[in-house]
Amino acid sequence: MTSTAPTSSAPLPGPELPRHVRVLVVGAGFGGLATAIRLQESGVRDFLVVERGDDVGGTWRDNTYPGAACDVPSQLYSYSFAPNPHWSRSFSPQPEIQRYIQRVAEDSGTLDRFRFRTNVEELVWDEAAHQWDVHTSAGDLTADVVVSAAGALSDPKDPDIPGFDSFEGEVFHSARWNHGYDLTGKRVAVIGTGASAIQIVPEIAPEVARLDVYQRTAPWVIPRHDRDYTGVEKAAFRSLPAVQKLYRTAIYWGREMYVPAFTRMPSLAWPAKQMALSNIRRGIKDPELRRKVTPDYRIGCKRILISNTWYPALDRDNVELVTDGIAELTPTGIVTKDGTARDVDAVIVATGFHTTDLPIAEHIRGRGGVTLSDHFAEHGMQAYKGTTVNGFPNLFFVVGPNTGLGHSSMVFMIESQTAYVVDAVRTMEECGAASVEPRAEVQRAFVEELQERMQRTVWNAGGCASWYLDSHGRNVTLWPRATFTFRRLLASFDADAYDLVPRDQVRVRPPRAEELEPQEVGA
Ligand code: N01
Repeated sequence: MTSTAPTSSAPLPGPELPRHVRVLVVGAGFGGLATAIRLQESGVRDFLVVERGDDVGGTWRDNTYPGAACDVPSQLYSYSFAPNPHWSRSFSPQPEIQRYIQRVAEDSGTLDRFRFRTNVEELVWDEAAHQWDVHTSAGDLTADVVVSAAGALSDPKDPDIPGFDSFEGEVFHSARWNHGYDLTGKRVAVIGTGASAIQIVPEIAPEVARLDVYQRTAPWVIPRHDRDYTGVEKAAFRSLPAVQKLYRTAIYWGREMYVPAFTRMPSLAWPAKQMALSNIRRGIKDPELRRKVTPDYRIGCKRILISNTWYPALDRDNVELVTDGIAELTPTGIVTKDGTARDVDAVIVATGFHTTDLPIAEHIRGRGGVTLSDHFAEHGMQAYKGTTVNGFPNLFFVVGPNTGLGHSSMVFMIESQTAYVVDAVRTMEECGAASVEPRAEVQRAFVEELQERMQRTVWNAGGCASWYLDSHGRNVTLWPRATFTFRRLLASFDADAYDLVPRDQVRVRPPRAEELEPQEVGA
């Protein structure tokens, strides 16, 4: 097992948790921070953000592997309300993105309502009081509304390989990089050839003695048009915000033009396929290696990766691309299905994340005590507008089911969802609603229409397996339409799609003994 906890779970010293909050936000990545900022702006002061790690940043705090950088230009992969004129290059490296999130958090004036190293252990819907009982590693509280911004790429997934735990050398997941382990001169194996691996391999290949890269399925990789911003551009971003806005808008619409190629007309991706094939020819001389890295499924079916250095790294003398399939790990290395044993000092697991089972779902109990994971097991991972789930009142997801993107910025989706959540909280206040819950038939119709669209997409029909699909082949992760359509659908809270319970119909629960002050219990 490689570690799944991002940091120590011991609570940081700080103010105690309040007994009750109006809104509890889980997670302090891009989603949780945006929710906090938008709540504050809308006048909701009574909120708390709990985060199991010890800093903001979420996936950008955790993924510190060599070469970590974003595939979406930061002019777009940033908050619309917090432009950053200081980006150094078009595709920002991880440390720059993490510093950006930290700075936005500091400038927002919301950090006093964040509690770090506070792990949510259980969320239980109290049907009488119409609120959530929240159990955390730092204590218990209640909340009227819970916003889960726990992320889709937050829990690393170890590969299910026989003997995985028997390996006696160094082993760690790409999202839990062991910076204390020096790879220089070591024999190293990397398992996986996804977005993380293709950034790691070119960085570490020159340092290590030998590198075995275990590929199960070849990815499509197109060139990365990355460059430093010039002094003139940076000066313009600093002094003329409209210029930066123009860049952002141009990148947004440029990316949005790819949507039909993914969702309706895969033939439109022909130029991307030609770019990827010439990337292979440019990067690799050996015909056999070229054959091994050429995918046999439609481009776009899995996430399209971008790199200029991946193929040249595979072509190095000290790197071997192993495609025979892993049979087992032994105490000293990896044995492939053809019987070849390759001993190594370290194994780097770049096998992705739990994306189709949403790990926090196990810890959420809705109406009737049903866990969200059992609910998803029965109905598939699904939500109304990717945000709310029938049976789980007053629970909102930011980056929920079917809100992921293969082509553009998740921050755009996050901002769409936070606007919806904040409007829901405002509407509840205005209508005097104690709880809101999407009606089952409305959710069903939404999901059926979405899944119907999904059938035509390259993700479902492109002839590959991917982390977008659950074990039944349903795409439960991606949004199959334009992002501006998502923005429009979530522009305001559609109360008519929900069952609202008025506050005056709610029985007030008497306080429990442990919630009373000592004098109130006669001590
Ligand atoms: O994970 P992945 P990731 N034996 O799931 C292989 C975002 N991201 O961490 O394709 C052998 O994509 C698996 O093989 P296969 C981005 O959204 C963004 O790389 O399933 N191999 C695959 O090759 C991305 O999509 C950025 O056959 C096994 C790899 O492991 C998401 O994070 C950077 C295996 C997993 O690839 C996840 O990316 C990094 C096994 N048992 C990440 N199990 C940027 O923006 C799995 N694999 C740049």
